[in-house]
Amino acid sequence: MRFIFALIPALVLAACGNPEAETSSEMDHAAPGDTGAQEQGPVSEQATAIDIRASWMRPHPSGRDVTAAYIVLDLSEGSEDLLQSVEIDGAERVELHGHFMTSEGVMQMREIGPQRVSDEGPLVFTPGGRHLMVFGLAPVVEGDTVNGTLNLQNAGAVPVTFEVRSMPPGQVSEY
Ligand SMILES: [Cu+2]
Repeated sequence: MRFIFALIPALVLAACGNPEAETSSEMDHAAPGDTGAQEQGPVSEQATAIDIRASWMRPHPSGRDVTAAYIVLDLSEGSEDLLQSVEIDGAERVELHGHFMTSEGVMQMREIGPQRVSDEGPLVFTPGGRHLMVFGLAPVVEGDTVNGTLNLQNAGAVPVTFEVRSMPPGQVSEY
């Protein structure tokens, strides 16, 4: 887990403003790492509480109704939970995405399953790794805020507010 924190700052700096360009910038940094490739779970049933450390969304690229959102979550109580899905008010759907290296050595993104969050470290959705793909949301611009819900196996429905911004809120290493 620890090595991804060395990897992520470079990816954050390379991030740019639209999901397609983001994919290509991530190809430039096609290093092996924790890209959220696996479906994770099951996790034990227990009481948990979720601490949201960062949640933000990119403005829509002009003419598109797809954008990417990011979040960092942690457990403030309990030892494990499972992020099963995310809803964003006004969006048709939200998919959890990860990145994969094809046999030709090309990075591609695709939908991933539920993601485990544990007391071993935060669950990170950030440029270059896992991300939330937001479909069918009316265009948002820098400075907007958008509400949503995280659906966790143990913690249940957790409200979240995404701040619309084109740059990440600080470096992931600060989280
Ligand atoms: Cu994606």
